[in-house]
Amino acid sequence: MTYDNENIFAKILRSELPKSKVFEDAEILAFHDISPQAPTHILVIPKGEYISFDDFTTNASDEVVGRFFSRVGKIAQDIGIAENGYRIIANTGNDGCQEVPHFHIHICAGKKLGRMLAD
Ligand code: DGP
Repeated sequence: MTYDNENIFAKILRSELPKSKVFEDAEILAFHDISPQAPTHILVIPKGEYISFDDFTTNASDEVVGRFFSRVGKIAQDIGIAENGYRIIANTGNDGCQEVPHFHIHICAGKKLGRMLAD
């Protein structure tokens, strides 16, 4: 599977689609999910072209992967959700119900999130 440059998050990274930005640096972008499933629902994406969590952890360096997850944790602290808690999700591939083929982490918070898996 090759990376699709026309996926929604690639367009957001190129500023061809709008976003509500939470955080950005040289390597990552965090923005609000367009269809929030919790009072706080943020997406964090690497700027590199990785299709999925599997692609990212296979093909990005350990340093890039490590920095990415450090920043996910830092974002959670900075927006004030770490104390009450939150959930991170990486839907991956077909059975994981991944819709957008650019690796992303969901950060969901702001209420008791209930069971881990629905259905
Ligand atoms: P997933 O199923 O894990 O691939 O989640 C994709 C998420 O992306 C889903 O929660 C909705 C969100 N999303 C889709 N299109 C857009 C968009 O144009 N802007 C933003 N901010 N989020 C989007």
